[in-house]
Amino acid sequence: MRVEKLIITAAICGAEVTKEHNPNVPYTIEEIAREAYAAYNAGASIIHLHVRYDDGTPTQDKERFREAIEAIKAKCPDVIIQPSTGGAVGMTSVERLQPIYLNPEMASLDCGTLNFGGDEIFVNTENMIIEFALKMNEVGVKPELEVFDKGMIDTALRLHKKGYIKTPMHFNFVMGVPGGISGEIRDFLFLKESIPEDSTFTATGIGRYEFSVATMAILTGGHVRVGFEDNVYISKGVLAKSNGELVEKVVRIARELGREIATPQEARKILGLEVKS
Ligand code: KMH
Ligand code: ZN
Repeated sequence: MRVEKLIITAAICGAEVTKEHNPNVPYTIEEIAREAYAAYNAGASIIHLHVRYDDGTPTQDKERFREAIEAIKAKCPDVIIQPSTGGAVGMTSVERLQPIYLNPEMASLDCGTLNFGGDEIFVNTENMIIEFALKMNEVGVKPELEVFDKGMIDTALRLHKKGYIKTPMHFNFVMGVPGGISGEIRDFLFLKESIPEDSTFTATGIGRYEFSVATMAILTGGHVRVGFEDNVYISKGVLAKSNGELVEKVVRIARELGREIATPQEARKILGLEVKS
């Protein structure tokens, strides 16, 4: 197996985590740009982006995304920006799809419905997934296939067979969401062994799984996502000062394990991203 350099994605903001969880969670455009810059400086080549209004309310508003993307690009011109099309629980498809019309290089594509804790349901019906995939194809945006459970890989593969999702496919194993697959080693291997050989994957561990899942991905040739969207602690009970601190920890683990870190340009090559103006 050829092991590529490690692509680190920073999910800096999310839609659910708040300043009550960690005061360093960014809401304003300036805070989002600050956190993206810290993550990029530490070694992140992709920013998985949600946006908020200044009071912390999540939004998929295209103009708010435009502002955030411009502010991030001003500080880190070559970073890959991957807007979310998941948004927040309860948003419509039309709302969620807005940022793909800003010509990003990638966007997330959630591959199934799941319980999201308590009474919350994150809805992604098959028809929605097809609609999102077709629209991303139309505008030339590479989907990162977000899978919260094994069945979502099967859905993605079925939709690929029907021609809706193109190869090479890039998956994100999101592990440890209440309602989804856990972040245990057995489950990680089950997901990894279920994707086609010519695809790539990133792994995301939620909460206490963040760094153990990252380590599994580093060891097995995958890529890693960390950030406040997924976890706000740098170690047990200690809040992270920034997304940069979370990325730095992944870089340290990767170096110890002999994995080099990809620059944004190298990440583009590994993922087969289209060059955009
Ligand atoms: N905020 C979650 C409901 C994505 O970005 O595509 C969905 C989410 C997934 O964060
Ligand atoms: Zn997200």
